[in-house]
Amino acid sequence: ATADQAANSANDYTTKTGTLTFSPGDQSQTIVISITDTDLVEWDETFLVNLPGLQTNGRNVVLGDTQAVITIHDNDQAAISINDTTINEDAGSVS
Ligand SMILES: [Ca+2]
Ligand SMILES: [Ca+2]
Ligand SMILES: [Ca+2]
Repeated sequence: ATADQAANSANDYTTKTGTLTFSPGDQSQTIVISITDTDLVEWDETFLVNLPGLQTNGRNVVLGDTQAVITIHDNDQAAISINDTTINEDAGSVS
């Protein structure tokens, strides 16, 4: 199951929950989570993927790291600029 941190499932990624089933011989499984490419300038943000439980059916299984931290690297950039202007000398001020 995914869990929000600074990244949240409303804006940054799509919540995922489910069950992974390992058959004899399986050594890894893949969890696919959709990431949202926002147009917002943000910090890099993280969310978690947790393995909340293990059902071993009597087999000898060791549960290792049960939490992954996913960091979403922001790809948006802020731009700040200032424009040239022309002003009459009797205008008093310019902005
Ligand atoms: Ca965000
Ligand atoms: Ca973006
Ligand atoms: Ca962004």
